[in-house]
Amino acid sequence: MPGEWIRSFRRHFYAGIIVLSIPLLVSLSLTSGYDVLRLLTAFKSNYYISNTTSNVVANRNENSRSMVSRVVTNTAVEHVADIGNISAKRKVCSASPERLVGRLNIDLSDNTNFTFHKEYLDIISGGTWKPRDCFARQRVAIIIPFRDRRKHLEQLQYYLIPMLKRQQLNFRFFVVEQNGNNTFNKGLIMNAAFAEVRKIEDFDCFVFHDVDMIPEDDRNIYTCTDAPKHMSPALDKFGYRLPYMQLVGGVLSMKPDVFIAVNGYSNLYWGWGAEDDDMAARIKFKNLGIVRPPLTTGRYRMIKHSKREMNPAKIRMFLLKTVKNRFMKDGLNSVQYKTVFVKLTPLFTHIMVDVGEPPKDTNKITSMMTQT
Ligand code: UD2
Ligand code: MN
Repeated sequence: MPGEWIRSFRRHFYAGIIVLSIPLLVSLSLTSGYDVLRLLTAFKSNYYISNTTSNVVANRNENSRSMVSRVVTNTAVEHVADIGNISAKRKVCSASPERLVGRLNIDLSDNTNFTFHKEYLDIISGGTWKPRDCFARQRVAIIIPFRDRRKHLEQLQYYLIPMLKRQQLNFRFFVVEQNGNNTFNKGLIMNAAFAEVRKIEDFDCFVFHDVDMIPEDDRNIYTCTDAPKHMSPALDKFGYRLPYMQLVGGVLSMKPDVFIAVNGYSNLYWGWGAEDDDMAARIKFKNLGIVRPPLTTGRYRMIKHSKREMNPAKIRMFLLKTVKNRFMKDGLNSVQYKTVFVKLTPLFTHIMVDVGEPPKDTNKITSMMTQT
């Protein structure tokens, strides 16, 4: 009887639907449940989301991944609360970590694929990492001034990320790019970087790192000392000798309060040259002294690159002669820039800044200087 046949078909059909939808429902509830948890975790563990221009900035405290599971068991509160106890439970990482290998075998030829390294797998989006089995000695922000040097960046992170992990540091990479094609101003970029990074997270140490400086020895520990530390005294380009005592170019680390004390870098060096010598003068005028690793471990290979548009010598010399009267008015406290975006990428936090353009006539700088 056709009626009966349709009824039994309907029965089987509906039974089938029900059976099939159960796993679907289960997985749906699980995922939406997880998202709710993540949001909860976000707010519970100072994990804040704020909008800058059109991009989302996430600030992540340590171990957020494990935080998620802990929230479920309420250990998050304990975890947040026991930050104090952590040092008791987890020892502070050693000042000379056992995994260091010393001299590195640097190969910058195209035989190496610099776009991936197995040590990248547990790097958290935004370029953050921290040791799990001990408490990092310092939270270090690696600040890279950047424009049109993508390959150099890949080569640098290929050697530096595994090295910082062996040094058991809590680090985060910030690539700070100058927007547009105007003359490059490294000093201004460094000041903008410092100001922007401080809005995102607290760090014990800032390492201002040229993108083309590849460290050759992992015993050169990327931490800050009380005085500014010039981490790159021995460069292949200069025969692994320090060309002059005031050199602080290449890789320079500073505690945040020291960077503020010298009022950061000058904003007035448009084009290549001397913003680093100006910094050395600021350090001198603040009686801070410069610390350096030994030439045996403070070794770097600089990737060959073309020379940049020079800042006119007249200007450079004039600015260097006037540092003393100018540096507390020209620097971090007077930097002007616009943040175009802040983006989390797998291996670094990308900050694009618009620094405007250099003053049209260079006489403006000299005339400005004569007034101060
Ligand atoms: C020397 C200094 C450098 C800086 C410069 C003078 C050393 C080892 N380095 O570097 O710290 O003081 O003189 O300005 O003493 N950059 C870009 N894209 C550009 C231009 C510059 O990304 O188009 C960034 C990049 O991180 C680079 C850094 O700025 O490493 C310094 O510029 P450079 O490498 O062209 O200058 P260099 O090697 O003479
Ligand atoms: Mn260079």
